[in-house]
Amino acid sequence: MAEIHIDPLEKKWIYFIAFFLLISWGTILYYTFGKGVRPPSNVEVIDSARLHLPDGVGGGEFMEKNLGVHVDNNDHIKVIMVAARYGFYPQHFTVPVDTPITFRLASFDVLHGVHIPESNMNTMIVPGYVSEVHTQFTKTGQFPLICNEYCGRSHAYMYGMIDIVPKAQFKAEQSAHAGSMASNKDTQEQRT
Ligand SMILES: [Cu+2]
Repeated sequence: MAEIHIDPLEKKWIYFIAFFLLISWGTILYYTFGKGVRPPSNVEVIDSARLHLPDGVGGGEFMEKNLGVHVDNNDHIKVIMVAARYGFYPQHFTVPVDTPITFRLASFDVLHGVHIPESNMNTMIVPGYVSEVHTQFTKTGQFPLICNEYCGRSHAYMYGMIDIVPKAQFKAEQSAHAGSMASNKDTQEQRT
């Protein structure tokens, strides 16, 4: 059998391309299965203009008084947020580390994005849709929420803050809060 002649330079390029493909696929596989980075798959159509109304989206899910961190009886955590030019609301909130968290985000106006560094939290917030992200933070500390979709002149100043605290500290703060609000029937905890 005649040997196929491959030019040495051509050979180098074959190896280079093969190496490059392996690195690319390896990176994708590592982040997909190792780090849990994948595109959000929730499709939920809403009327953005009715976000703030009691009879609006999800029976008033995104009304101002419902925004924030909700803990249900099974200790599941849900964070309801609105993105609007130029901020995230609530602007500063606290969640526990190593706990499954569901974020539900909606935009009041234009396209926004949200990214929390050192986590897999990264999604677009498209007007007319609810962006739902399931995540779990593995590091405590204070991190910014950064808008990563250009949304207007003050886009660069659009941010929020998240405090990721140890579970015990979160529980203590929750019960202290519940205690101080016990006389007020309008607490978020009772609403969920
Ligand atoms: Cu922006």
